[in-house]
Amino acid sequence: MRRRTLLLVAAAGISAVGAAPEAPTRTPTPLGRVVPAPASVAPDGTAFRITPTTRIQVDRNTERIGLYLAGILRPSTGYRLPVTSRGGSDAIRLRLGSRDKALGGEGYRLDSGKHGVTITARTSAGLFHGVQTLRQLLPAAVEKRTVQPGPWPVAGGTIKDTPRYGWRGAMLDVSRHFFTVDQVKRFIDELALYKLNKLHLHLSDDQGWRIAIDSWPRLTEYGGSTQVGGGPGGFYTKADYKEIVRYAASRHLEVVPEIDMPGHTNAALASYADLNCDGVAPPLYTGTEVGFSSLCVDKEVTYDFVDDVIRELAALTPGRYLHIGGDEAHSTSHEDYVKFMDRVQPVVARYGKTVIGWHQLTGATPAKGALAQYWGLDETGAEEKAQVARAAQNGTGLILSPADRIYLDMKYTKDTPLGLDWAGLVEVDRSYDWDPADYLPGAPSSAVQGVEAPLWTETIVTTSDIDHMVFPRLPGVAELGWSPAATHDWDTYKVRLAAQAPRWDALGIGYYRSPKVPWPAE
Ligand code: TNX
Repeated sequence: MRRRTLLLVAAAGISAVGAAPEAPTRTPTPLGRVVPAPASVAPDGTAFRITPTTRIQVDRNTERIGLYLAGILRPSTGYRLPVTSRGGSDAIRLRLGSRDKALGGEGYRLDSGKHGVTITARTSAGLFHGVQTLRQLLPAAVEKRTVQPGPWPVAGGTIKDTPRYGWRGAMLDVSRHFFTVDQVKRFIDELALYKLNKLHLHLSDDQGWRIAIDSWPRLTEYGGSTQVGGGPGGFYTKADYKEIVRYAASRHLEVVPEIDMPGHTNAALASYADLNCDGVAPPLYTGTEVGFSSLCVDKEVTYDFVDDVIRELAALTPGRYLHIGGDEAHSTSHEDYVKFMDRVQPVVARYGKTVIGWHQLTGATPAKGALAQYWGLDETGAEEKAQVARAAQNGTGLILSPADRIYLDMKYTKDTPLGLDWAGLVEVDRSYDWDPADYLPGAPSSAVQGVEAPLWTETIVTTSDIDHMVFPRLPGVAELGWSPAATHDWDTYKVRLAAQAPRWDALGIGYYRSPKVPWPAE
C-alpha cells in the first residue's frame, strides 16, 4: 500500500512538471506479436511511449471506448490519462468513420509512432477490437490493478486488421453448474480480449433451468434449485439477464440464449407435471447422463409452453438469434422430432428471431436462414456429415464446434483433473490446427459462418476451473475465427501464444501449462 502511494505521488509529480519519467529501457512487444494474428502488420522501427502526460483523445462517439481504455491503463500506469476531445501529440486517438471501406463492420487500423497511437474504425466494434490489440502491444504488467513500474512502450508501424469470420463465439453451460452474473462477466472479459463476438449461454438442461420465465415460474423456483452433484443451483432473474446482455454489449459481444428442446428438458418436466405425456413429473436430476428426457410432442400444452418461453426470451434478447438446442433427443422418435421442429421453428420467427440448432436439426427441415451448429468429430460417420453438408448446400449456415477440436470441456491429457474425454483428448495444438473452410466435406465454404468453442460444465464448478479449461485453447479458437488462413501456422502461433502467459498471470487467470508451448520461465 505504501509503495503504491509513493508511486502515485511520483507519477502525479511528473505529470505536474510535464517531464519525461526516468525509466529503464524496455523493448516494445513486436507489432505482430498479437493473438489473434492481425491481417496485416507493417512495423516501422519507431515506438510510442505512454507517459504521465499522454491523453486519450476521443469525440462524442468514441468517448465510451476511451473510458474503457482508460479503465485498463490508469490503475497499472498510475497516470491520469484524461479522456478528452483536445488534440495534440502524445495521445492515444480513437477515431470513428474511416473512409476505408475494407475495414468493414469489425475491422480497425492502428497507427503507432513517435507522436502517439491512432486507432481508426468504421464502427465502435472495430475500434474496440483495435483497443484489444493495443492492450496486447503494451507490457503484460498493464493488466495489473495496482501501479507498476513503466515504461509503457508501443512498437511503431501500422496494423490493418479485419476478421475472417463474423461468428467467433464461446458457449458457457450454466445449467449443469450455475455461474453467477459476476462469473459470466469475467468470462465475457476473457472473450473480449481475443476479439470474440458471440456469447452463447446454454440456459436449460436436465439439471437446471436458469432463466426466469414469468408465465412458468416453477421453471426457476423448482427447476433451477439444483445442479450436477446436487448443489443449490441458481438462476438469472430478468434483471440479472439484462445485466449480462448489457455488459456483453459493452464488450461488443452478442448474447445467444439457448433453450435446449425437445430433449435435455428434465428440469422443465420436473417443474410441471402437465408437460409429461403421462402427466407425472419426474424428480429433479443431478447426474450427468444425457438423452433420457423429452417434451411431450403430442400435447398442445407443450406448444403453449414453448411459445411463452420463446416470447419472453426473445423480449430479453436484442440479438438476432435464438438457439433451440435439438441435440441428443434420444427419447424422442425421429417422426416426433421432425414434427416438433416443424412447429417450434416458426415460433422463433414469429417473435422476430432466427433459429440456431445443434446440427441434428439438419435431420428435420431447418427454417429459412437457420444456422446449424456442428459438434461432430473427425470420426463422425460420412452419412451424418453428408446430411449437414446437404443442408449447407441448401442454404443453412454453419457454426463449427467440432468436439474433438474445440470442446473446451475435453481433457487436454489423460491426467487433466477436470473435463470429459468422450470426444478424445484435446491438446492445444490439436484445437488450433484445422481449417474451418474445408473442415466439413461437401459443405460450401461460404456456408461457414465461423467457429464457436463450447464449455460444458458437468465437471466445471469454479472460476478457476473455467480458466484452466479455457486457457490456452480459447485464443486458438479466436485465431481460427479472426485471422486470415495465410497466417495460420502452429510453430509461429505457439510463440505468440506463449507471450500471452504473463498477461494471464497479471489478470489472475490460471492456465494449463501445456508442454507443447514454449512458455516463458515462471
Ligand atoms: C454433448 S454437445 C452434449 C452435451 C454434453 C457434452 C459434454 C451437445 C450438443 N450435447 O449435452 O454436455 O456432450 O461434452
